[in-house]
Amino acid sequence: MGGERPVEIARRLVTALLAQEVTDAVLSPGSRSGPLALALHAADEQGLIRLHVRVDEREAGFLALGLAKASGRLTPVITTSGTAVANLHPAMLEALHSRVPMMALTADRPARLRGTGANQTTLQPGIFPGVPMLDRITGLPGAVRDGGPFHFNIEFDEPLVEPVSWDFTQSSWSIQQPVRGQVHLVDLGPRTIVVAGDDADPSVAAVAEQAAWPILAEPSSGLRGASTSVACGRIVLGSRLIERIERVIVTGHPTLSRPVTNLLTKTNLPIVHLGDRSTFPGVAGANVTFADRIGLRAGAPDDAWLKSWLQAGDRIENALLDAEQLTVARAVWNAAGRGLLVLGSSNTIRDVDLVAPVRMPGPRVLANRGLAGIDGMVSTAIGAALGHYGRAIALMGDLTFLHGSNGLLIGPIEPRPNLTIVVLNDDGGGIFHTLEQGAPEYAHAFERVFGTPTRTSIEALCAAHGVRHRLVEATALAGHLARVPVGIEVLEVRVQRAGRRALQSVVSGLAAV
Ligand SMILES: Cc1ncc(C[n+]2csc(CCOP(=O)(O)OP(=O)(O)O)c2C)c(N)n1
Ligand SMILES: [Mg+2]
Repeated sequence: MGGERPVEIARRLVTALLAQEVTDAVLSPGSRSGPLALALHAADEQGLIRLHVRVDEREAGFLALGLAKASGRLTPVITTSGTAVANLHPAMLEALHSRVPMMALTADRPARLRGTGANQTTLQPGIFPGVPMLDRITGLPGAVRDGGPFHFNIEFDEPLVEPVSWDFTQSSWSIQQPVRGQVHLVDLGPRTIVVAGDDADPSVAAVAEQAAWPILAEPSSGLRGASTSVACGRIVLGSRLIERIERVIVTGHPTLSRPVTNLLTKTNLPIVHLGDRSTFPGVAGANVTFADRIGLRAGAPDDAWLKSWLQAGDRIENALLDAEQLTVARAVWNAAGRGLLVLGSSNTIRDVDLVAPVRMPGPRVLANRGLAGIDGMVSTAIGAALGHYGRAIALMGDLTFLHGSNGLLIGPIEPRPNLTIVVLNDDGGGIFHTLEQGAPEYAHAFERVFGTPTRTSIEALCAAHGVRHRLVEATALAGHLARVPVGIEVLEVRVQRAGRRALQSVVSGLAAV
């Protein structure tokens, strides 16, 4: 690109993005990225791309992540040089660990200025370790085909902007063929369970049905509705059934429960992981086989094996029907219908895991399980809702909401989805009550270093951003959720953290019965 004028680089780049079926781009303002801003604005005016402008790059990154997750399309996020780039790091890490197709497109000063005191100049190439770098525009189709995120750092010399005319209407899309891997054939014989984590392979549902394999499907696996899916799967795993397992098939990225993680660290059990070492949830021993897809050899399915798992799960599901702490999760799941449900980390996704019905159609569930951060959830949810179009609900804890509340910093003419954000406000980190640090021995230090109450007014915060807010009782939530908002709406439900540890022990106890 040496010597090429910035506006011409921007023209080639936007043309190349359109050829990759890019439909949305996120932009944060700056001077160095000016040529890209004007080119994308023109493409937006010409109806070829939807541009989303965000002042805060950290939120811009998560917005792109949400858009890319929901649409499955490459989503670029464009920043100026300097600390602006570093603010993309959390979203890029999440994208790396959950293989989301997003592109950090970062404007840079010419390389000759690095190592000098030139304004807003730092070492941008390689700033996201582990994320592949693209070094030329023609490499774009290859990077998209590889999947996952990548970083394109472009040096722009002056003149940054010039009054050129942009016409992208001649750009054409090239349809990408999905890459299908090798099928790994297995015998039906051993008593097998399927562990389906985040973003699991949907084709496993049919294989499991044919083989009568129970599936322990996390909410964001996409396999909850499969005909062999076990209710409260992670709790059933705490029962004696675990001792009878002879083989495990793992698909997606399971992260929600320690019993599952412990199962996958066993070295005396054959495990087939549909993925590679980088997606296996732990250190893979010699007992782990890696495969792209799974298929069956001949054999007779063991219906009794499946039945014992399904019955155990149904019994636990029934026992939890009256659990008051789960009212919010239940209302949210029901209201989401066949729409989109975005779940924050911490208790909310685990609550949904306990109440979400199995073996019937449900919403499409998205969650940031690559690194399970509580950051960026508001923007992730907004991006996912923008990429999904239909009914969209997000559920998250108060700290998760507050951590990412700058996601509500949206200009008045930017596209907004119709999205209900339900905040389960227990004033602090409720999950820690259920972990080791919630034990009575640490009670004196708990509130300050784990509980971390904030007393922040979510209502005032929403008001500052001009976002509708309503404080609702848990029991009245279902009624409020029946109404689809125009734009973004926050429903805050206040609950107590106190009962969390007790609920946890009730739930674990159910497996033993
Ligand atoms: C970015 C980030 N920082 C810290 C954590 C550790 N962490 C996990 S859950 C949690 C508390 C979450 O609180 P809240 O969102 O209110 O949910 P609750 O546990 O109360 O349901 C924290 C701090 C994390 N996962 N991600
Ligand atoms: Mg909380």
